[in-house]
Amino acid sequence: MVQRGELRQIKGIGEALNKKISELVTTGSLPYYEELKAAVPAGLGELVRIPQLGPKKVKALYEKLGITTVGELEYACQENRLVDLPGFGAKTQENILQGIEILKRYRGRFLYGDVASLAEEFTRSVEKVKGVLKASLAGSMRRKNEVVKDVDLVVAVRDGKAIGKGLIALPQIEEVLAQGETEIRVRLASGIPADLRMVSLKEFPFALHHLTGSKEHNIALRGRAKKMGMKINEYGLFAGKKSIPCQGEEEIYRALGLSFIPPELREGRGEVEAAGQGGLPDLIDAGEIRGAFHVHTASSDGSNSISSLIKEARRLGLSYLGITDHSRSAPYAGGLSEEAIRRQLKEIDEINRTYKGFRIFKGIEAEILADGSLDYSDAVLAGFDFVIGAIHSHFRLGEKEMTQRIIRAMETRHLTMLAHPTGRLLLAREPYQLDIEEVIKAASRLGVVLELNANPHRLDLDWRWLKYAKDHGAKITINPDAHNLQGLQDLFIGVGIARKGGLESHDIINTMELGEVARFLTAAQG
Ligand code: DGT
Ligand code: CA
Repeated sequence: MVQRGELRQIKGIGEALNKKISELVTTGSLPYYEELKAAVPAGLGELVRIPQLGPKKVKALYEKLGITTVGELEYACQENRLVDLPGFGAKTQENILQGIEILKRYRGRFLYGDVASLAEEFTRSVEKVKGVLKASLAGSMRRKNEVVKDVDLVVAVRDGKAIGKGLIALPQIEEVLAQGETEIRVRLASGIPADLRMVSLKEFPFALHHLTGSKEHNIALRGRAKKMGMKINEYGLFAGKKSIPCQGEEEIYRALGLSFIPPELREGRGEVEAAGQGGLPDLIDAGEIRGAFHVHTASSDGSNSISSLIKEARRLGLSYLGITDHSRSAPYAGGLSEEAIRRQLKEIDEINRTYKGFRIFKGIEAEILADGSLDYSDAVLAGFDFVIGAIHSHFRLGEKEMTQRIIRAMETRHLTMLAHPTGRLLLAREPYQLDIEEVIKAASRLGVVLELNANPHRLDLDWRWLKYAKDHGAKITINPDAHNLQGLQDLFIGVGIARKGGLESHDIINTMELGEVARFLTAAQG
């Protein structure tokens, strides 16, 4: 818009803003902004990240109490300095203290989705360093945890000393934190630390297994080995003095009488016992995903047209998409008026006529209002193939009220799926208060599909609840909640989380073929 000189057509953009934005876009920098930034203490940026604290409150804290860091604020709260401060009070002070606790817990942790491709790329680069025989991710990254502390890498080498130089010269490395003969600790470009452990080829499977963890899984496995008169550690598997050679992890598990336990399941939640009884689930694979629901277009807050989304979906091997823009009570997200809905439904009918073997399902992400009713009348909702219910407001109800609100929404005839059931934002916002067991049971009873929202910030329903959902007969849908083409690929992060939750293909509705899923939606809406 800057290039076309159209910026001023946007309501609220006057000459001053137009000039500054144009300067930023055309020159890549804006001295005015740099001056402003320099005039504000850097720590205030972190203060704004405390849940409960917006820019206005941070400004007041800075001007009235001279607070510029989280530590100063925590101290001030403990000294009750906020109690009599205008605009604050005892309750706010308590909320801020809780917010600081949350922030402290989140520090030094990274979203899997923010670091996964960098970690993969780094591993591939390490593999190419002269003297490296093979390399693999380990730790929480390999287990596909939603949040990770660092990247663990196991590297099989011919001669540990000889390759250090080659490794630390890799372009993804920002800083070398520590360098020993068998271990190197670095910081990668996105700020995440990476630990490289160099081992011999013979030790590789054992080191990989040990460093993949989790700690709880390792403890369970060591217990089993001990019962069988064996010993396992990061260097090998031993029966008395005799070392049992293993080519890979499969052989380690086999030697312990177990089927292979996929890394995603290694959380010490009963997987070792299950593997011993042949009771491991047949986990869903990325290749089994046939389509995706919960996709936004440029009609609400997405970036793309339906046809470009179709093109990308086909490239990913999908054969259907469920389009769900926001509903009218979400004006901040471009919620659709009834008129806009009519237009979109017509557009989709026309698009569907032009494609063979690909289909767009007509959906909406309908706001669940405070009383549990859905945006739009029954008549409007009946025009969709499916309806996703979502909460984006009134987060602070009590547990009972929130649970009832959600169940009431599920009881309305039209709700097909419940979006991001707990509303959490990883490393940023705690789930709202709700009785998740009641919600899962109600979903199962009412035939409402629970969303596993695959956006890396959400990954909600949490994987720890997926088995409960499965055991109670609730169906899951892995939804990308995509707002652009790239966002469709979050589906595959969702698959990793579904695997952690022990889900199989038949637990997940978007593994159904086109015809089958169409029948499923018709039955659910009927
Ligand atoms: P993170 O880094 O917090 O996201 O999670 P992990 O699981 O990657 O933890 P990390 O990096 O501290 O350690 C990597 C693996 O090494 C861990 O999953 C299991 C193993 N490990 C580390 N410390 C211990 C320990 O004290 N006992 C046992 N059995 N294993 C350990
Ligand atoms: Ca780790």
